[in-house]
Amino acid sequence: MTRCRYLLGLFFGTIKSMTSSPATSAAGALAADHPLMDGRTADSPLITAYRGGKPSRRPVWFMRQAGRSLPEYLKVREGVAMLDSCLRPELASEITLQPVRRHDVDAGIFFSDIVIPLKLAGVGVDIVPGVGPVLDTPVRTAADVAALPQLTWEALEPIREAVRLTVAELGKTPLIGFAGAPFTLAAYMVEGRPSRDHLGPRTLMHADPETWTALANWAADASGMFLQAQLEAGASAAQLFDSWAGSLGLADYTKYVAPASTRALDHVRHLGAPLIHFGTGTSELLVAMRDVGVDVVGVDYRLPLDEANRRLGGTVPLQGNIDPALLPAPWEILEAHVCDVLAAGAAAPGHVVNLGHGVPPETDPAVLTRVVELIHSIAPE
Ligand code: 1CP
Repeated sequence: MTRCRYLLGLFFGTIKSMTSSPATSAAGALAADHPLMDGRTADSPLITAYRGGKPSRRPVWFMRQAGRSLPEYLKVREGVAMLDSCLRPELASEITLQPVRRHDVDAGIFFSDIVIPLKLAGVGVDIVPGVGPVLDTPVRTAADVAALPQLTWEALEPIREAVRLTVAELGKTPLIGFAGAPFTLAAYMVEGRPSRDHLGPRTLMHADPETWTALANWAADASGMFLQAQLEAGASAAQLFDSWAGSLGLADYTKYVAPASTRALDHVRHLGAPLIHFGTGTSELLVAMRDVGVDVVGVDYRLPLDEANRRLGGTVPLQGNIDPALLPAPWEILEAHVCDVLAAGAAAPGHVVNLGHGVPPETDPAVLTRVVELIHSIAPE
């Protein structure tokens, strides 16, 4: 701890205090009793930092904080298939709340999955343990895309119900909603299952751009509706996960992918909640990912936050980027790394601490709790 304060002291000595901006949103369509509108979450450390203001403590949450690292998760999931657990509102809500209770993190991340909008639209998809999302039939041709069923607003009711139950329990702690970005969703749809290099969607965008655009737009609208359901039901921010965008070069990303990600977010911009965009292996795409129109950029563990901030010209708050590989390392090593992340993040106009990707399932949850305590023990600048 002493070491951390020392390191931060050195770093912060040169940094001017950040200006805070009022936490107001454009006249949005969120209801007056929404947590972001009725005084519960607008001044929370998370939302304040996302809006570039000065939070009362350093906000931290972890991608995949709910899930297999928690014994209480494994217990309630016994005998329940992954996608079924997402569609039982009481269960999804309980799983969302578990890490908030245990770790004192500054946000809940809604327990669901990026393929839930597909499932609710009627696409045959399952999450196979040890594999990930698998589709009954891959989507590869113009006819396949034309045959995709449309997601309806009614089908999203279990999502809205789970969010309502969750925010009723969370009080002043904000809930973050999320969705998969069109490229990452389409990667599963074209391949039919997880893949390493995402060759199928990358071939399709060049070989048959029309079919690609129709597929990306379908995915954008499904994800956009999924985000809208979560935000309107009570989430105070939303993160678009383009986990696999790092397999694209900048030219392909800009031409074939960014417009669809913009389209997904167009469903919710008018609501005025902070929007975060995250991908892995996306160090070369950060500016383009910001430019789809988001308030915050999530950075993976590969790029120090001060360098990410330099690339973005100091324009947006950042989220990240403790390396998940260091979670099992001896505490002194992990502590020094967390301190480095805080110091580098201070360069940005706002910093929400997170991992550089999800919590690995074998993580000792006590380590996560200790990391949260460390971060909260260091006063914000
Ligand atoms: O049975 C289980 O426990 C299955 C593991 C699991 C879990 C806990 C899957 C299957 N999905 C989830 C929940 C989940 N998925 C959350 C919930 C909340 C939290 O963060 O605490 C979130 C945000 C997601 C999002 C998600 N699903 C992403 C984007 C985030 C990321 O990690 O990059 C992706 C790529 C998926 C697809 C997916 N679902 C599940 C797995 C194992 C995968 C990845 C498969 C692959 O390697 O391609």
